[in-house]
Amino acid sequence: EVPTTNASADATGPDGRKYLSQPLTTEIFTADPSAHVWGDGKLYVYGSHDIDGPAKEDDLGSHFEMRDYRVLSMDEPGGKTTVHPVALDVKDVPWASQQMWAPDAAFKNGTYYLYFPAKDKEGAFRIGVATSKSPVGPFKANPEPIKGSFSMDPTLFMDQGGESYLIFGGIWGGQLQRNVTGKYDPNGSKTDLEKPNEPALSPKIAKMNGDLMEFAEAPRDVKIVDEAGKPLLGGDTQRRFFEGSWLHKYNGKYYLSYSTGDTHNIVYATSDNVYGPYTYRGVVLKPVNGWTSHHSIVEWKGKWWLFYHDVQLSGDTRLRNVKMTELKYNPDGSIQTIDPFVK
Ligand code: FUB
Repeated sequence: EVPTTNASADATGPDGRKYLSQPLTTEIFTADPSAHVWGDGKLYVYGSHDIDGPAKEDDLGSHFEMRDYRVLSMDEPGGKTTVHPVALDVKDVPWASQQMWAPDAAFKNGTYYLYFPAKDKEGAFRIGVATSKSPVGPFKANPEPIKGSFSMDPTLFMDQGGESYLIFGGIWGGQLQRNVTGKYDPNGSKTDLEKPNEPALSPKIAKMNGDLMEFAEAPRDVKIVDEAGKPLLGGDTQRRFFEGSWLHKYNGKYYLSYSTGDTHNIVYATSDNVYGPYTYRGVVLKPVNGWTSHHSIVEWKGKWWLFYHDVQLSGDTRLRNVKMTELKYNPDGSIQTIDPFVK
């Protein structure tokens, strides 16, 4: 665990720009925030617990060597953030070997569920489930990953009728491009399909069984199209899916938001159907300080909030810190673009 003590309320980012908001905690490094409000009205953040490690920075994210999860909680927006003890450690996950990346959580019938990606003993990302009677853990992992799961960045979306869906995947280090045949190919492309004029790789969606433990169906592609209904292409790096899916509903519409990775935006697309196709709508969050951008969107105490991360505390891509800021919609349902720096 790496304590951090150098946070400063008026710290400036690159080019002397002032940050829009401040880290939620300086006790540990945190990233990939999945924010949830359960029955007690508090806000819980399920994210990555970043640590320093020996791996060199590369395009596959080898430098993200996280080994456990810590849950954050807040009673009020702007209030104190509590950092809870270790919720799940890689050593307690029988099938996992390394890289506990971006998780998400769910709650059903008195049980909290943690969905997490990690590399198995062969180096392939799989998605695991762990459960607890407490929102902050400790969580107990199932002995095997979800059958048929692959890649990373899972998010569990529970619709109003109670049906639940796991949306997941990411390219480059997230390995979607190494899973196109239905079997993990360790020698596959390091980046994407390498076909810039063909439809980009999509996030995957699968309905979950009622016990939220296994897929109820084979994962399908979540198609993302432009205003003309044409699929976004692999070469459209400003808009195409890279990683970090989040799904929420607003005024009856489904909003899929995600990171464009190497172009560093968080963007969104909307649909009337949970499975899509989703139509690209615009940018939620402009590039932050740091290579990765990863977010979640949640309604809490009558306002909508964007949770995201940057590297304000460390200046190092592998040691991130989570933040929150208010998110606003226009009357037509479009999201007002957020700049992580103040003009
Ligand atoms: O934290 C490791 C990886 O970096 C996440 O899984 C991605 O979304 C990116 O934030």
